[in-house]
Amino acid sequence: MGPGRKVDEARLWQRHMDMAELGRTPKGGVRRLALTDLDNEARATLARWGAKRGFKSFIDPIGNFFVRREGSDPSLPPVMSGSHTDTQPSGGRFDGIYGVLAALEALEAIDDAGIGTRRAIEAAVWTCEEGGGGRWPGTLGSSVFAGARSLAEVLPLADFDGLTVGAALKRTRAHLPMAADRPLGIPVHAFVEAHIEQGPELEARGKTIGVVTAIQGVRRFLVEVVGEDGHSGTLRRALRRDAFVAAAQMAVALQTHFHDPEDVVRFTIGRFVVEPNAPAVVPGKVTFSIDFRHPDDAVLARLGDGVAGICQAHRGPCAVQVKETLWVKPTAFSGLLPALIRSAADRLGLSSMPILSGAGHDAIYLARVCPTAMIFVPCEKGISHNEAENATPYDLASGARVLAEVLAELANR
Ligand code: HGY
Ligand code: MN
Ligand code: MN
Repeated sequence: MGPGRKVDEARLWQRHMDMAELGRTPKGGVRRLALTDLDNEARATLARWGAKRGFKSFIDPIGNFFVRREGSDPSLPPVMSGSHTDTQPSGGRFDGIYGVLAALEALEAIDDAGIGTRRAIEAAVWTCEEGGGGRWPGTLGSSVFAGARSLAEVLPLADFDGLTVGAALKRTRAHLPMAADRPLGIPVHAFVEAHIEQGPELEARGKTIGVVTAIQGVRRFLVEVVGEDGHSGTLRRALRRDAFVAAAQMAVALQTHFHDPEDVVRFTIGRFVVEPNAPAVVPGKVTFSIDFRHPDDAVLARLGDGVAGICQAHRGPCAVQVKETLWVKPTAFSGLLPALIRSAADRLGLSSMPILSGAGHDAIYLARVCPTAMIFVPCEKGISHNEAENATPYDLASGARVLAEVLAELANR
């Protein structure tokens, strides 16, 4: 019997409920921001669960965390699986943590199946995938692991309260005495990430497993509009340099620019900060974010290149600065790993379909350093980045069954 059948649905579900207590919100969601004590405690909990099986824990200089099941040849690069423990500020109980818990569950199922592997298999936690609610860049740990960002550029990054990544990591390190240090970017044989789809396709088509074909590309901008604070009762409109009015006009013009009748473009202004944000003051400054995604890099280039001109054209009497903060091209998954996922699903009698990922994941960066693939499972109505995010024990366990089969196979290649 393959390891997939040793996956314990009840154990996996209960672990999700246990982890959901770390940052549970009154509405039943989870607020577990990156590198906070709650996020650190999630790693410590994972380490404790792994230690019960004799799995050792490791941590690297950017706080990426690994729980390792040894193989017969420790000199071989391990197979890894995992995701993130941090959430959006009003996140759900499954985004990220499912990939971490499915990886641990797969290690335990392989153990329960008495399967020895040549290569070690590790459950990985990548630091700060969600960006801490805009405090720091997202996919921080995986991008540093893959060498796409350097420690030197990342450690000094301060959040809204002035806390730097470096200072937060010191606290994380102290919270995890059980973990041994390991250098950055060790060689990895292969990486598979399990994740809820965060979209409606699998549920709508009645499929249990999504074999991810690609992750769409993303471009992110930060727009700063500067006018002049003024008295809302005395300052005439003709003399105002109202940063809100200018920013609002930019936002409407950008919505028009990015409007796509085929509804493939994903354009979002998710953060809009008005300063000084007082009812009797004409706003002198507005800062807003742009998150633009598309599966075709040529479209990302064409539409994204229009952002600065549109903002300048609508600045009125204000000044505007547009800073591009990210451009990640689409990431394709092909070859052996998706094929192994498909055949494992077939072997287990689980329905599957190929699927594009609208959301970004740590797999984007692991794909730059080793063969990588993703397994999706359905979530209710595709709702995510929302406290109502939900999934079923059966679907979560099904994804973990496929994952266990694939990891065991890869670890003996
Ligand atoms: O933004 C994303 O796509 C990821 O869920 N953080
Ligand atoms: Mn997310
Ligand atoms: Mn995620």
